[in-house]
Amino acid sequence: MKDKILKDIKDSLMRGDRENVTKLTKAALDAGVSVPEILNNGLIAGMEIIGAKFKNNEVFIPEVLIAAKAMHAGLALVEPHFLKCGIKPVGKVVIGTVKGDLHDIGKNIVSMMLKGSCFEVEDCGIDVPTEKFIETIRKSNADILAMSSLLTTSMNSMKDTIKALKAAGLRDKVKIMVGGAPVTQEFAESIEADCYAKDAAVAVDKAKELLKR
Ligand code: B1M
Repeated sequence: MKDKILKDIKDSLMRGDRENVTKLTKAALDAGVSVPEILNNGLIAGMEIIGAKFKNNEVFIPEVLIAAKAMHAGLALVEPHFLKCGIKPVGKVVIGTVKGDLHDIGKNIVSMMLKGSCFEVEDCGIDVPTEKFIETIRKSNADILAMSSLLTTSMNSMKDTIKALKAAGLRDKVKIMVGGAPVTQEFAESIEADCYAKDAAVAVDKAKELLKR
């Protein structure tokens, strides 16, 4: 039953069937399927297949967009299940997808899991210019700046933001975490970020570590 419902979520997401993704995600939650299972074996699994098909020119931008909308519908339903902290935040994170980049699914999952681990999260959204990150860091009392990039062409926006933070005298005020599919540990070191996280679960662990540094 559990495997069937997860497979149906995955298949519906691949078809971009938002209504079915919504119905099935609700059904899975009602049946007690765990949120990580719904995420990893249903929603993310479907999006990974779409990604592979997109790479092989088997599906195109419209299909990917429709699948992304179905993904957002599923994520909206699982998000409240992460938000059960109710205690004082352990730290504050400013998060965003860097300039030139519109991908937000991974960033939203990272944000959701950080909130679920009692971080306060201020989300700057997508295609975030350096100036907006700087202004937000200046106004907030953030401990961590978390930048996401899904494109090799937008990765350098992370470097630009770190340079601009230095120029604004703010670099020492925040720890910087970077992530997203094309980002690597080597890249993070080369741009002098404080850490790289390969996925949302690791991002939470690394954010906790950064607070101790
Ligand atoms: Co785009 N796209 N896309 N796309 N798209 C990719 C990323 C691509 C790899 C597809 C491919 O060719 N195989 C490719 C990038 C190639 C490259 O640069 N290396 C690509 C391209 C080329 C493009 C366009 C240029 C296509 C075009 O127009 N010709 C265009 C660019 C638009 C722009 O941004 N300026 C484009 C557009 C789009 C859509 C709008 C249609 C849509 C985005 C919708 C949306 O996000 N709202 C889209 C999608 C959905 C994808 C794929 C299929 C899926 C991405 C995704 O959501 N994955 C993607 C293929 C792929 O990744 N295999 C692809 C699921 C998500 C859960 O994973 O985002 O990796 P991910 O997040 C993970 C980790 O990376 C990590 O944790 C997350 C969860 O565990 N993580 C972090 C992410 N951010 C983090 C931050 C952290 C820590 C961890 O700390 C700060």
